[in-house]
Amino acid sequence: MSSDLRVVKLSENIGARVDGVRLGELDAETAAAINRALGQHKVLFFRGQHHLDDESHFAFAESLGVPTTPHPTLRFEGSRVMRLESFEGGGANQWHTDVTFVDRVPKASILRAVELPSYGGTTTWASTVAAYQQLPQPLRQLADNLWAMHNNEFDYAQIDPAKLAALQANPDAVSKYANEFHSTHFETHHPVVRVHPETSERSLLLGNFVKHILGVTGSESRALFRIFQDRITRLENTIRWNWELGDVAMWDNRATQHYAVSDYGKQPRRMHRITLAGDIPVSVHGEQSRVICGDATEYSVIDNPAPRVA
Ligand SMILES: O=C(O)CCC(=O)C(=O)O
Ligand SMILES: [Fe+2]
Repeated sequence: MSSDLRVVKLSENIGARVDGVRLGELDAETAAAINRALGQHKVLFFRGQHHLDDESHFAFAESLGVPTTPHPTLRFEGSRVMRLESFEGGGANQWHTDVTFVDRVPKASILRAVELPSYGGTTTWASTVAAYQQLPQPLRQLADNLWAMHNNEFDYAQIDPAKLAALQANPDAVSKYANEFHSTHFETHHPVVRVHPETSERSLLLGNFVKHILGVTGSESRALFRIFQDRITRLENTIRWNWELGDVAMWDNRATQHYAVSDYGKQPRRMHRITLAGDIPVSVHGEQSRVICGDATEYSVIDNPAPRVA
């Protein structure tokens, strides 16, 4: 193994910086060490990876798992990489776990900064494991028995009102994105608490693709969602990253949510993402998530869960 690999913990509940590695050319042992660090710290940051391009970014992803296609519905002109560009009125400035509207929720995403604004444009991650562990026992028991419906309907109501004026001036860009995002309808029922296939930790599976909690009224669903979602986003459960060129972030999408902070005005910001295939979530009672609508087989294989470590 690369003897230079050092994992520096950055906060109690989430996040570590990994020093001493050159991504894209890892031996199997170093890749396994990074995978273990991911399980432990939930999000890993690598600095100084200026040599990476889309190809070596992809090679790094392949050393950690099986890449998915870029997205279930968004197309990137045949590229194997998802290009995230800021556009007025949109963006990922909502708390979410990636792609939870399908059954095979990705294992991890690997994000690389390509062009950054002169200020702002940070990303924040939250540990959904820490959030679960901090719940008082009666709420843990309640969460263990709840299920939620996730789908990929584009929710105009979630657009930042401060951006509505720009949106009204240029509605085409957003409606084109919204139409492509929802070109196929995906809908899945997931347990609100899932058991991690590698660490066996329990985590809350929520975020902005949740449309309602099953079996309760709309107002009860909103109240329950808030109780659990607010736990996830407590500042103690988060880490915020101020990007520099050459940075790569990799998060365990089975144990986190994230939020891209939209505070850089009209400046360009471009990020490239490669996502790794994941398994189908399993509840604390051993039941798997259920597909209600949409076939995600072309998006992602179902990753073979590793043997449980605990
Ligand atoms: O742009 C970012 O910082 C993160 C965007 C996002 O949600 C993602 O890459 O999955
Ligand atoms: Fe995301």
